[in-house]
Amino acid sequence: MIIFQKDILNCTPTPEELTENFLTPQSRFFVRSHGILPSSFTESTYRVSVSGLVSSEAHFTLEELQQNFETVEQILTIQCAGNRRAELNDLKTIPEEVLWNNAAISTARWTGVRLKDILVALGMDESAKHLEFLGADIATRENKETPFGASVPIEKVLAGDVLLALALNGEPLTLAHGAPLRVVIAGYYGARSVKWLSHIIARHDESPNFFQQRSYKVFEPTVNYKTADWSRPSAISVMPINSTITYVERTSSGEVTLKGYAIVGDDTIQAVEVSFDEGNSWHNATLTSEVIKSVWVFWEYRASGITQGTSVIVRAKDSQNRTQPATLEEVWNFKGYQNNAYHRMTL
Ligand SMILES: Nc1nc2c(c(=O)[nH]1)N[C@H]1C(S)=C(S)[C@@H](COP(=O)(O)O)O[C@H]1N2
Ligand SMILES: [Mo]
Repeated sequence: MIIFQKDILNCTPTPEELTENFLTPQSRFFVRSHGILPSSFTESTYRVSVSGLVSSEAHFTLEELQQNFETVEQILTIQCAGNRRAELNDLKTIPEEVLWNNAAISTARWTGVRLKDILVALGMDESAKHLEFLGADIATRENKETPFGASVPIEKVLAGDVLLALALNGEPLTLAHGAPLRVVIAGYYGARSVKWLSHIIARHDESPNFFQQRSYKVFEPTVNYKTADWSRPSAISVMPINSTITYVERTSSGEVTLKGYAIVGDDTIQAVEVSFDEGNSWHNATLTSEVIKSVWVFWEYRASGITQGTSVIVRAKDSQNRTQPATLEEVWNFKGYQNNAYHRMTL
């Protein structure tokens, strides 16, 4: 793994390794953390509490969750909102953030229970509009200690898109990935998929947690730390369409093989296109994996007669014909989130 930070563990596989497996092995699944990893939990005494605007509050052991609710399996991709931040930083410095490459994204088959089923069983107040999640880890922000937290709108939960996961690719979660229980949300950026889940709270409003209110918001390119009005932008949620190159091979005779992934949170990828002439002409890449909503798709393109030093650009399209912004300039923001500009590489 490439270690971006060690004391507070942040790491990715190499981009080449990332797209070797459609389902990322847990040992290669990127890790994003904001605090020191909590010490491991004793599974028999671990409990997650459900409180707030519910008819009856409850605490569940892992065994109770598995016994009382249907076990579901779902393939889902987790992408960090800071994925591809390094490219933005190359354009204009982004201080004090992890300068992720394009491998802060991974996909797994998750096993768990649906949060919807739990809330239906407990009975929810009609005035509940958001579900807040708190993790057991502590981060330090603006000189204060805060647990990592987030929230999602109730509609997302009722759609069955929020999973409480116990296993990844059939293995129990490792501590780095949130053992023994974490949230996984279909189609949203990773920041809402709270690890080491300790509390679920049904609320009228969004989570007041630092990571929901004072982080993970996208400002215009002209805004900076000093001028940011955090109450203005909405919290990052659905992943916009994105695609990148993870593998490049060029033989001395000019045969080129390109590979990568594409993803969109609320749709499916229809096409991935590459250009060798600054976007004047585009060529369809081959989609080499299953196409599943909210899950990455792999693509590959082979060409010949490509000279060294050629600049290659990739972009994706979804079923609504949406595509990516063309330039880094238009997506740059001082926190370096949500970079989904056309990905460019020089061969
Ligand atoms: N408790 C807790 N949950 C968390 C985080 C965290 O720091 N603490 N990081 C979030 C972010 S920003 C991302 S991108 C994903 C990453 O999940 P992974 O480390 O399993 O890849 O976890 C999310 N859940
Ligand atoms: Mo993230």
